Amino acid sequence: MRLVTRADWDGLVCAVLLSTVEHIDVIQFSTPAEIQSGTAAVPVDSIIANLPFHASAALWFDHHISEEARGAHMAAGFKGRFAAAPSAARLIYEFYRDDGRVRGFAELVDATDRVDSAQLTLEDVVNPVGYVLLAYTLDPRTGLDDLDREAYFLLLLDWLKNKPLAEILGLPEVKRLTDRLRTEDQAFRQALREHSHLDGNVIVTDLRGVEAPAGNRFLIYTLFPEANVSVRLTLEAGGETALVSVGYSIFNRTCKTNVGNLLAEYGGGGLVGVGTARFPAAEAEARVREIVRRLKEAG
Ligand SMILES: [Mn+2]
Repeated sequence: MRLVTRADWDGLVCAVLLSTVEHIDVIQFSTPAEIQSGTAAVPVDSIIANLPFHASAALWFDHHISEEARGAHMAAGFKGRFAAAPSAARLIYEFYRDDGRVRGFAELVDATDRVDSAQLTLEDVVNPVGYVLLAYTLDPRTGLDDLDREAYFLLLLDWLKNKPLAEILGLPEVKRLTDRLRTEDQAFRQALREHSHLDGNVIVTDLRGVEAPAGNRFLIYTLFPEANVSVRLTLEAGGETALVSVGYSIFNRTCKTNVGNLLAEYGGGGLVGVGTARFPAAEAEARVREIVRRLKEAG
């Protein structure tokens, strides 16, 4: 069977679990936008994980609540699981819990819950170790952009199933990335300070045209502990597209906006506490002002 998933950490752990209990011969990477617009070519009888529902799904697992408002009812009678959960991997783990083969991944799934729902400690941000550190190396938001992410995903898939964690962290391909994260951390901190300001309860970081070093995406919340939400603006596609990323502070959990729902109004989406939306670069300024205003109003 074919597994269609996202090339992120949760998608990776979904792939680890599903390829352990199902016969997966092909992994296809896709995005929510491709699934929802119908541009993703998904063969019938595929397994879809960590992505919105698609009519070709023989099995479907997702935990992104903004998809519910968008008509997950289309999925009536589907096989699999769609529910609010810290990760899609957790839903898969529970679905197959009677199958002893997934039980060896309990610790991996626990870490994935923490990473995917950002239930991290200050220590996980400033001095990450173990699965949390490994997850940062795959996360596109970390900024390790010289990485062939899909190839690295497939390497990690094999390693997580066949090697102990300590050995994986010592592999040259992984060490190169974790070393780089540690080295660039200071420069990243500096860049964030220079390009961020506080607007009420909102941290606004404008990295358009900035060559930002790699770094931990939660570091921003250690710099502005009084804020409860951040809005980050970057450019993609050679500057044509603006990417707006909104996320709750993981240390001050008082933000009242449902981020996934808010950004769904702007053609994006996400979870309660984190989401993204894309605009033509020329519209970015006005959209961000509006999003910040709404985050401030809600408090
Ligand atoms: Mn997920």
